[in-house]
Amino acid sequence: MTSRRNFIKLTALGTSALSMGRFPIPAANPRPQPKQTPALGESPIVLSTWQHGVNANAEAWKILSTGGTALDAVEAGVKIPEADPNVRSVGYGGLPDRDGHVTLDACIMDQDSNCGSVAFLEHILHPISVARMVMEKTPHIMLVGEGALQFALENGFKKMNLLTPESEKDWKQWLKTSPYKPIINVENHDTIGMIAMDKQGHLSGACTTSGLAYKMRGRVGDSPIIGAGLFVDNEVGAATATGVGEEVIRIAGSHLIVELMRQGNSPEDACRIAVERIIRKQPVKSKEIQVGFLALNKKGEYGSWCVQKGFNYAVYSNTQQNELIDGKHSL
Ligand code: SD4
Repeated sequence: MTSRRNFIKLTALGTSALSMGRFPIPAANPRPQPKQTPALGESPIVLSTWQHGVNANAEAWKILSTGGTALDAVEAGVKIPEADPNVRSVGYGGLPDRDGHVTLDACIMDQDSNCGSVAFLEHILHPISVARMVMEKTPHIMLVGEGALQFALENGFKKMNLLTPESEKDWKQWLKTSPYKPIINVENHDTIGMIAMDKQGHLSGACTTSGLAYKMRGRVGDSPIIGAGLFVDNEVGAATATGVGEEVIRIAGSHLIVELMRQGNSPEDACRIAVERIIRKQPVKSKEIQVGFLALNKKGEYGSWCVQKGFNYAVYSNTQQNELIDGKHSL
């Protein structure tokens, strides 16, 4: 919602292939043909976290409804809030760290378990596209900080100032008292996590954020961590997370949810069990934090669960045209 301010495998490569810059970047993630026949349910379908998921879903739906891939859809979808200065928790306009730097985390994962990630990246409008390029053009999965920026610039991304006057003003106001206490559902929990299934029944996901507002410099949350902020297994389902990343990383949240679905749990039950695990591990802290999970299985069934009231998500399919749904909660 707008009032809310507003997550090597070196196949046959020799060590010389690792010397990026001196050697051409090898095609590190050759695209294998899908190994399994996709199970078609409600597809295509796209889900994403929070109110800003509505605009993001609308963009993704343009691709999904015309037969495009889930991978293209999730990238295009999350680029909308990345570029929106009114979304104060993702990309351009995101609230900075406590030293005034906007630092971005993002990851993407496709139906063949290819994945790419950037963390602690500054000055780049679309970290999700850099993450995709890491996935497609390097033998690695994750690039961070200076190296991620260097890689982005070398690949045609332009450097820009992501700190808007509005975010700068809020940061300066915050500096006057410097209360480092996350506020539930406000300011700190509006990562966009998007998961989708395309007409072919293949799953992909993307997650992108400016992270917790006024975080310590260098802090990285769950959003760029494969298995924490996002996980996709095309045999089973996909999951993504939003909220206090430390709590999501602690239980490897998105991977846990996909494994719970593999064991036969519905998407909603899988999300609920993950939330209950967070609460069990950190019962006192859980009263003060928010974490929300979103999951989709191969049948096109989806579900969500969060710690506290207040999390919502958007769903776009042939039968649900961008509905905003409140996540069920434990506390
Ligand atoms: C993080 N999960 O960096 C993110 C924060 C966020 O919605 O805004 N989540 O921990």
